[in-house]
Amino acid sequence: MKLLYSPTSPYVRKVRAVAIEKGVSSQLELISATPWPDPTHIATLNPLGKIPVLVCDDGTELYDSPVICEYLDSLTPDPQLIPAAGMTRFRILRLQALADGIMDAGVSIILEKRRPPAEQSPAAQARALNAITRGVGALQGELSLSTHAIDLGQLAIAIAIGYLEFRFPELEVLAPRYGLQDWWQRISARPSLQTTIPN
Ligand SMILES: N[C@@H](CCC(=O)N[C@@H](CS)C(=O)NCC(=O)O)C(=O)O
Repeated sequence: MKLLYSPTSPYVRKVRAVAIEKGVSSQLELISATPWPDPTHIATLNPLGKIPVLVCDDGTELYDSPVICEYLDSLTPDPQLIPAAGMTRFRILRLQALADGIMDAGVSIILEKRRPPAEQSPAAQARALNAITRGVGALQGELSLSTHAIDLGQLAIAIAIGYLEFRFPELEVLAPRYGLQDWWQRISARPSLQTTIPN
């Protein structure tokens, strides 16, 4: 399998962490690919021009990261990162959606800041920051519902927090995660997260 990746993309990190948890990371050939400034080379595999893209061994291209994670989870039985059915499955998928939404908001702020100052929108940045603040604030309640030692939702949230710390180390909005210290220490020590720290 080939994974179009960049070392700083949180969505790619999620996919790589899942591959490690599932014991299939040695089957991933990492192909460096950045969509900036021009995504044309990626668009032949993903019309949206975004990474990650997984090219499966039969040639099928998969995107985006939730689909790739679900595929990787289907490859081996243990640990099961997404239950097949029931409300636990949907709570875990909701947690992933929360994490992805936090990442989306963080990425949008980074992209805004890269625009010429005259084209930047303080209102758009404030709106994204508010989403991050609310998202991080919801974590304590969300994570208290986690019943598995590890699952896709928890991995995704840890990666979203890692992304915020990487891109916005000064952000006050991260404060609620300090109420999750035990969880954070436990999850961030996992090899899947240790070996995929952005650089
Ligand atoms: N929802 C997508 C988001 C992927 C995404 O936004 N990736 C960024 C890199 S971090 C990208 O390729 N952006 C290019 C673009 O937006 O044109 C996923 O979960 O895979």
